[in-house]
Amino acid sequence: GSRTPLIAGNWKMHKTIAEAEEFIQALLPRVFSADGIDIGICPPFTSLQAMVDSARGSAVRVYAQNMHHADQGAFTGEVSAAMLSELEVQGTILGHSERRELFGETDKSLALAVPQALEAGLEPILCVGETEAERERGDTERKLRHQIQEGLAKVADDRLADVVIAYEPIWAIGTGLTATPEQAQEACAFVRALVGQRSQEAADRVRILYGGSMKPENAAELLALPDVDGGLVGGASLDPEAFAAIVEAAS
Ligand code: G2H
Repeated sequence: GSRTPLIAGNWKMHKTIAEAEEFIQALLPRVFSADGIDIGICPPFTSLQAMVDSARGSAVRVYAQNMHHADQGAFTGEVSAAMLSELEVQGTILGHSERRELFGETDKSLALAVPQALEAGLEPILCVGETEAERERGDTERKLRHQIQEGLAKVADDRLADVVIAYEPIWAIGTGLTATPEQAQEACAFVRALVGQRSQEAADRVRILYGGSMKPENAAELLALPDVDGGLVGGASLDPEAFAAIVEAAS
């Protein structure tokens, strides 16, 4: 298709700076010839600077895992868009289900964070997805509609395609369970249609990633789906060989 695939590794709370350096030195030669694909790593804040420096001149871009929506202020433990863009990172994950579930992030605060990131020149990766209970009672589309409409509410139509959306069924995260290709395609197509209600041009251009136990063994099948433009990879992104294999599957 016309959309450049993005494979982004979400390290979550893993890797010290020394471990991150070891990873990037092992990864870079393995993805040296990757062409027509965007590669991202999302280390903890503490390794961002080191990874930006080590990845400079390579195909690997660095993303943060989270960002606060305010310019600055009394928000202990948070970082702002300006602080991230000063580090020359490419963007940031926003609204990962772990942030929503464990740290109380809401669609309302994400509605502010997404445009805040864009205005600072950062590429947001907005995460959405349903719980197992929501899927079982037939509420998947209702949940996705709410998260997409709210999360993108304050983004201008002509900036919608600058947002990356990651569809991550919560029941597939870190569980070893993967959505079937049919489930992943159906949900990602639905997300694209939701963007299309705002702008058809944006819907054609916006990148939608699948996330949730993506690994070398299932990546090719998921990445071949028409509405899946890449992956947000957790566990399998911690190992340079596994991550490079997923990049390979997307190329
Ligand atoms: C979902 C995913 C990465 P994993 O959280 O964002 O993690 O691939 O370990 O399921």
